[in-house]
Amino acid sequence: MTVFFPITTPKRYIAAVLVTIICLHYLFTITSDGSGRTSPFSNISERTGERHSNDALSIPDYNNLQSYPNITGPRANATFVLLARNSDLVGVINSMQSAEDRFNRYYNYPWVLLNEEPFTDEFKERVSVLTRAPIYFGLIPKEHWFQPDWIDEDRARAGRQKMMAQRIIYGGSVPYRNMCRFNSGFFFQHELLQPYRYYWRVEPDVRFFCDLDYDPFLYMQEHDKVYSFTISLFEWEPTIPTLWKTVKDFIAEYPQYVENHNAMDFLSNDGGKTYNLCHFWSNFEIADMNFWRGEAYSAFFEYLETKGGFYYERWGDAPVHSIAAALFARRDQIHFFRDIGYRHEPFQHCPSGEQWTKGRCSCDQKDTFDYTQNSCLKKFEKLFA
Ligand SMILES: Nc1nc2c(ncn2[C@@H]2O[C@H](COP(=O)(O)OP(=O)(O)O)[C@@H](O)[C@H]2O)c(=O)[nH]1
Ligand SMILES: *[C@@H]1O[C@H](CO)[C@@H](O)[C@H](O)[C@H]1NC(C)=O
Ligand SMILES: *[C@@H]1O[C@H](CO)[C@@H](O)[C@H](O)[C@H]1NC(C)=O
Ligand SMILES: *[C@@H]1O[C@H](CO)[C@@H](O)[C@H](O)[C@H]1NC(C)=O
Ligand SMILES: [Mg+2]
Repeated sequence: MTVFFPITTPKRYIAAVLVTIICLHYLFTITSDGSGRTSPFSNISERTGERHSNDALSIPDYNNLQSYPNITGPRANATFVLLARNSDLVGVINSMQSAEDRFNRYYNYPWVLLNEEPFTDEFKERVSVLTRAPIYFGLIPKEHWFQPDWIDEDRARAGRQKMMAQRIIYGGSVPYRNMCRFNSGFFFQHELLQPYRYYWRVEPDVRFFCDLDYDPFLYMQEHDKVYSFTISLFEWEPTIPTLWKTVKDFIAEYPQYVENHNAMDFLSNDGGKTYNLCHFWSNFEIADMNFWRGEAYSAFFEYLETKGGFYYERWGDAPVHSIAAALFARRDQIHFFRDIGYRHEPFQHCPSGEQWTKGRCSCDQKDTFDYTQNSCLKKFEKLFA
């Protein structure tokens, strides 16, 4: 990206130098993927200083951090994570803008964006401008994404055709299955996520309705939480016909991984015999990657993987994560973020009362999934009754 133009006057010369510096800086910014643009644990004043003094992207000057209390207080070992395609650009911008406006512009947790194809320069430019925090763009290793060779493709195809005939959403899609398997067993193994413990998962075209005046990552840490949600609901049974049987086989073989004070009653109305299809909607997650990296979940995912259900059926990362969190963690380690207003089409959670006012929420309090017919929130709350 060298800039050539005839230099005839000093004015032009200065302009040329400036343009070159800006381009070089910009090139550095978008190519320093994962190489540690700033340490995630450098303190805020260092960080804003760094980003501010040589910022060629003319990012608006939110230089008012002092007016936000606790901003220089303790930070969590945490990052946002967003899986997306290049074609998701506009949706990614919508989601990031919302997360930044309502929370992260004050906290500056890093962003890690992942894709099985390289992000385009345009994509990186358009999303980098949205945050003052470090942002990293990562490529997913092939073996973490694509359907493995040992999957019997004839059987997988038959499974897809059956689901298409049943008109199940994404029933015929192989990429969707790649995505579900990646989110179930691989994202937390990505090189760019190794430096972190907690993550906040964001998807394209989601919305955060309320200001958050505390750090949810620190909340997780301080309260020993491993998994959290805003919306819970019933799964589409035909996507997971043999999942529960597989879970029961796993439990029988590895009873040591099942936590005593688990949340089985969230998953089952008959003590584990059958699955009631309740799960946490995993397009929103704030959770502890060390739980996924741990012995119980690693063994669980490996067991599921060998059954091939991510491809022969269409096992989603939502039921897989939910079942694991409910069985291998204590029930009190799962948290409902009642004060985080959130929408992912076609459902939303809107806080109410004091939380709605305090959060300056932009959602309608009456439009909330919480206690509707297809919600599992009541079931979750009954665990603690
Ligand atoms: N890189 C990449 N990301 C994908 C692909 N399919 C889905 N995603 C991402 O995976 C997440 C879930 O996909 P989405 O289309 O939102 O599924 P839905 O929320 O279940 O309707 C989103 O973050 C998508 O951007 C894919 O083929 N490649
Ligand atoms: C934050 O960084 C500034 C500038 O480098 C330094 O003076 C200060 O001591 C740091 N504060 C903490 C809490 O590390
Ligand atoms: C953050 O967490 C990861 C994963 O547990 C760990 O490897 C890393 O050392 C931690 N970083 C800090 C600064 O504590
Ligand atoms: C900020 O810190 C004070 C104590 O220093 C605490 O009472 C308050 O809850 C904190 N606020 C947030 C938003 O974390
Ligand atoms: Mg989505």
